[in-house]
Amino acid sequence: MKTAIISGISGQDGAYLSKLLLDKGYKVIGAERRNASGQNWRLKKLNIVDKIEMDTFELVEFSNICRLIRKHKPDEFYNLAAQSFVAASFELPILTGDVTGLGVSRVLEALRLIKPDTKFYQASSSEMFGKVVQTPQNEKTPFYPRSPYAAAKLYAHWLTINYRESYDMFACSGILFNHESPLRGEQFVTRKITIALSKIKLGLQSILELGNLEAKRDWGHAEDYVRAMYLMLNQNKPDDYVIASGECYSVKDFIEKSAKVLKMEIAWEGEGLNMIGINRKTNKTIIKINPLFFRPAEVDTLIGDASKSKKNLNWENKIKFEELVESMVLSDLHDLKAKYKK
Ligand code: NDP
Ligand code: GDR
Repeated sequence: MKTAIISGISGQDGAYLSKLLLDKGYKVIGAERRNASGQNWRLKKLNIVDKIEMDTFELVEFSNICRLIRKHKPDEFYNLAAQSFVAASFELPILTGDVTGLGVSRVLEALRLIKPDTKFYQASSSEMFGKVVQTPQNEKTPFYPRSPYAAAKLYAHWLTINYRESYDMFACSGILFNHESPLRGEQFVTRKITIALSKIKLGLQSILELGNLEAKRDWGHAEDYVRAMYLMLNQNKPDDYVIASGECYSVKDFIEKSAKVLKMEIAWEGEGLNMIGINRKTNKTIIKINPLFFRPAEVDTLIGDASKSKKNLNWENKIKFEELVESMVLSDLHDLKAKYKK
């Protein structure tokens, strides 16, 4: 039985990856930072909370990471923990650098000193391409980070490569493009939209306020993407891979698709900060722009080329955009109806 430590176990990817590894017969150690709530709602939703051995883990505390590795002697370590919200990284640039960047040095160094044959996965990000210099982006595309988050991830990405080259460690970096699901955090734009539109449909909310509706992303489903993490650590050689759907949609497209699932239609009026979205059926304004949700520097368009992953990992993106949006909207609608007895 292989033992895998998953840091960031309480997050979206931590939940789906745990499920996948448990199904494959792994012993899963869930590395979570100490918090008062201890709720782990995602693990409960997937019905796996009792199958995971939880232990404490804090990316800014080297001694804690060493203790964890010494205790569990993992075969694989998936580092999914991070301050992962790009917008927050402008407010918390130093903390983001410490957690999302330097935190990865702490894990790699602890593994090198205590159990260097552990296979290591680093959760890198398409945000590292930022102000893109080439479209679509692949493993050879130069980087241009546009936020403290992206700069921290880039440091961690190069450090992962450096430990592989310097110490011959099995360290992989997965450059994953945006991936969503019904378990996505509520502050990310997709889930913010699917919750708000479902609430508007049920009469529980009147307005959804957003920032840049023209931003375009390559959106996939987290369930497909965690499979790629497992595949990377189960090859003969460590390497870095782009994981993406190869399709690109705007925030506005995401809103329109979500509305369609709810049998709503949106008419857009005005431009820029004055743009509004009107519910055609009720003639009420339901979407407004709020400058608060704009970022000091934006990533306009991302689209990935995952051909290396398809070829080497035999990885396939199975869940397409429409199915992704539908699954998120229907899940939120169902949960809200149950909560508010609608
Ligand atoms: P989430 O935001 O859902 O989860 C982040 C996890 O990191 C949470 O479990 C959080 O714990 C934990 N964490 C935060 N700070 C610390 C800390 N100081 N010490 C220990 N743990 C900490 O992220 P996702 O599941 O969406 O993403 C997983 C990883 O993949 C992240 O590193 C993210 O940056 C990266 N990524 C995500 C993409 C996506 O589209 N989802 C795309 C590319 C990369 P807590 O619950 O206590 O806050
Ligand atoms: P992103 O995801 O920054 O791509 O990072 P997010 O969903 O936060 O933003 C996507 C795009 O939508 C625009 N946007 C808004 N975003 C949020 N959160 N809230 C709004 O109200 C809003 N209005 C418009 C943003 O400006 C942006 O252009 C995610 C995270 O999971 C990272 O950890 C990961 O590395 C990348 O995806 C790939």
